[in-house]
Amino acid sequence: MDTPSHRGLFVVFEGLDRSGKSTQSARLVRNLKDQGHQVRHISFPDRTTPIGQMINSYLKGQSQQEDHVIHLLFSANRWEAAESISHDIASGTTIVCDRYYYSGCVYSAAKENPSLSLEWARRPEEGLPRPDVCLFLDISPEKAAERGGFGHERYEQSEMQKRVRELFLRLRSSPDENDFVTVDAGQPADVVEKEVLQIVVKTRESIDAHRSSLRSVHA
Ligand code: Z5A
Ligand code: MG
Repeated sequence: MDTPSHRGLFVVFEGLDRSGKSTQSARLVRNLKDQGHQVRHISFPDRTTPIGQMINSYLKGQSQQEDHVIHLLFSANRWEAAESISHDIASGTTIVCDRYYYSGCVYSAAKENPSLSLEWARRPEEGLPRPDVCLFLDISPEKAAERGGFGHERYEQSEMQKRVRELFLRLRSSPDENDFVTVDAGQPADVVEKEVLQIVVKTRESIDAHRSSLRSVHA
């Protein structure tokens, strides 16, 4: 009998502000740990590094950055974690990641700077570790705004959120981003949690099945 793959999964949560990414990524970490998996929970921006501190200051409105510059800082903040993500996955740890390069692309492109298109924004992200699945927590900007804590940081304005959602939908339809799975994030948190776990279990099964079929071809 084939043994399952021992590499970890790379699971990313994406979505509008207040779509529930932090809530659901924490619940997924707990559920996977309860099942006996080794799991690391990360989030971007990682505000703990020197680059992350520059991003934090920008998001809080305490400093200004030119649009391309802040875009590249967000990207650099992912690149500084890239090697440790790849290493952990290869050694069997599942990474659950709260926002990744998809946020990087859509928030920058939503500024409508004529020289910062979605395509331009995607380029510095090329070559980063590729997620096995990107769970897109889909919610309307109106419903998200009803949730707690909205309105404190730079991008938390309704026009911006509408453009961000349109761009997420555009990115999702791109053949290059075929790892997107959409979850209705307007449902109660417990329902979203169950759907998320089912999707992650299915992703693990399809990776193991693919590995088994490759093995039988080469056996
Ligand atoms: N940004 C960027 O521009 N470029 C990049 O490359 C990256 C990010 C990576 C900060 O991100 C900003 O950085 C962000 C994008 C930009 N823009 N803004 N503004 P962040 O991830 O640090 O943002 P945050 O402060 O953590 O907020 P958030 O991530 O937007 O929220 P969330 O994690 O999606 O939601 P939550 O904290 O889990 O839940 C929000 C509230 O809703 C809370 O009170 C929950 O109890 C409640 N909640 C959650 N789920 C539900 C359900 N199902 N029903 C009802 N209520 C719920
Ligand atoms: Mg969050």
